[in-house]
Amino acid sequence: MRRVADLLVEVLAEAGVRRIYGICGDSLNGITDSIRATNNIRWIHVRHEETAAFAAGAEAHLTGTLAVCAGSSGPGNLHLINGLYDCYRNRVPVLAIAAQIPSAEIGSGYFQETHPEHLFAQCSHYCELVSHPEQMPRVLEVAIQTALSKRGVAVIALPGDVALKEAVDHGPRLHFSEARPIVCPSDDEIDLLADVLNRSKKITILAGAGCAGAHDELIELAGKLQAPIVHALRGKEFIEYDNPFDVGLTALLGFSSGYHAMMNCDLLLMIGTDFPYRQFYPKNATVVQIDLRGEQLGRRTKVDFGFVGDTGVTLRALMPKLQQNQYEEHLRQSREHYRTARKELDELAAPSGKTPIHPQYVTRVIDQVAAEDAIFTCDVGTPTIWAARYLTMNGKRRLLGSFNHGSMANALPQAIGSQITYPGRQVVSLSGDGGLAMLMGDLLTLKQHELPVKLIVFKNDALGFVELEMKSAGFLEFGTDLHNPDFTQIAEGAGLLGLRADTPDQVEPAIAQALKHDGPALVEVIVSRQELSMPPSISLEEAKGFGLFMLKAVLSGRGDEIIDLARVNLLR
Ligand SMILES: Cc1cc2nc3c(=O)[nH]c(=O)nc-3n(C[C@H](O)[C@H](O)[C@H](O)COP(=O)(O)OP(=O)(O)OC[C@H]3O[C@@H](n4cnc5c(N)ncnc54)[C@H](O)[C@@H]3O)c2cc1C
Ligand SMILES: Cc1ncc(C[n+]2csc(CCOP(=O)(O)OP(=O)(O)O)c2C)c(N)n1
Repeated sequence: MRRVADLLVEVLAEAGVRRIYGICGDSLNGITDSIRATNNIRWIHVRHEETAAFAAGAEAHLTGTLAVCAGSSGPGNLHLINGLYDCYRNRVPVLAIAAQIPSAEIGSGYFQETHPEHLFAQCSHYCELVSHPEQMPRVLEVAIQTALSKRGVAVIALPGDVALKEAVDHGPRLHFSEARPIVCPSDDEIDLLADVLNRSKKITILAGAGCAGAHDELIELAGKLQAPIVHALRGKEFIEYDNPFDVGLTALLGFSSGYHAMMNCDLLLMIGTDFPYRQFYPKNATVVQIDLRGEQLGRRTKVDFGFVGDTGVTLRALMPKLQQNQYEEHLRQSREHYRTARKELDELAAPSGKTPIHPQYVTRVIDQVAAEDAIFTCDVGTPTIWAARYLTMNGKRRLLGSFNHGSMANALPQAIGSQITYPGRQVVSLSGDGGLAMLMGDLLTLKQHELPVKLIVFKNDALGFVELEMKSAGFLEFGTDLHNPDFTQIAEGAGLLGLRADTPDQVEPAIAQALKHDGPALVEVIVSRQELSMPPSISLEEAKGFGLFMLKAVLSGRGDEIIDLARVNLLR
């Protein structure tokens, strides 16, 4: 007999799905049994369903194609939710199979009963319960189409008994190839856009992840407009490299040059970005925004001219209508400013014989020794800061984080998904000690699936980023201490190579050895707890929001009134 679960697996295989991340159990057993019986789809057993969702998100981010995760009823699919939020907010196509309790029990408060349609409502574009075999494969295919076309999450809730019923339909109904619509503003709108740009002198471009695949067009545009390019963090991997117009990021992790290029322009041209921090947008500039999605226009700042279009398509239509901007001063100043800002940040990453080790230096070493096409993941917390500032992109390297959702513990699971998707590439996780501990069970996944992921753990014995937040808001630090184990021993116990760097001279050899190791490895680096990661510039108005501690540190640059900060920052 051909079961609904068999049909589900066949439809997924037809849609190009090669693996499903998850944890099996009761209501999911019919589906895992069908996976067992097929050669087309692998079951990737992880140790926490949140890992499954993050890993699927990483796969979808890297490939742009559908990735799938699964959880058993109740707690199993509840565990998926945080990872799915991340996928949803990153706009990557992920399907979640949320197994459900027996259909006859729904509504009785049965063992493990939840209502997935409610639970997943906020983190999905589509979530439907399959109660009859007749709904399959149509509901599944609608879910797949929705995840792909909305670029987000779709969920099907499937009761275990329905999965085991005889299928009514006998195969996939849809055989679509990947849709590639051309989205461009109308001719009139392109004329208007050209006119607005041709009339402006001091133009700054704020570019984001929506510029992926349009690097050449973006650089040509910046040349024509004599415009510095500030990138938003999710755009870093697509924009920063081979870019003579790059002036860095803005906002708290940013560079003063990025901040000033935005604040000092007459016209801000936002392209493919949803950069969220309102206080870092200019107040008086004309703002022009181009985005694939109309609903994104004006979401973050007031917009004077909004255009719906794909970046590459729109810029190609626009270029012939643009005149060469003759005003060079804004670009020249911004680049000069960038050189100085970059130099200052680079100095903080310079090797020093002193302990504790500066995390900037660790990241610089990772950057230097990692492969040309390495995939990096970075935990939310200070590893995001160091990755943003010290990892160099080149068009082949990739950078994943939980940048929009901002969840801790993302780096290990995203590394798992990356390594499974690209077994031959080097995958390096920049992990916080808090972040690693949160989903540490999935260290075991590295060994179980023989994934040669390299984890660099920034061990500062603290929830360091939160300490910075507390200080800057004038709170006393509380609840941020981490009484950590020796992570190298934990790694060894889990079957990984475990290495440790206590002093700066041990950093490079340990990381290099880990990268060469033919299997998973963890390097624990003892880093300083208090490192400045300051806003690029601070106005009086912003300063009001900062506590005295942070303010002094910011304004003096090295914070000499504060003993600990002084020790790590002055005595370099
Ligand atoms: C601890 C922490 C600190 C952070 N600090 C900073 C910081 O200081 N600075 C910073 O920049 N970020 C920072 N971030 C990240 C920040 O929260 C956002 O995730 C990031 O700025 C968004 O980048 P983006 O605009 O490139 O991407 P997204 O938010 O993903 O926006 C992409 C936009 O492009 C559009 N798009 C997609 N495809 C196309 C296409 N083909 N054509 C046109 N448009 C398209 C989408 O509709 C969307 O509007 C931080 C994150 C964390 C976790
Ligand atoms: C799931 C989750 N819980 C809490 C937070 C709040 N938070 C943001 S960063 C952070 C600290 C991260 O600590 P760690 O991983 O040790 O990195 P560090 O900042 O110390 O380098 C916390 C608690 C969060 N973003 N996500």
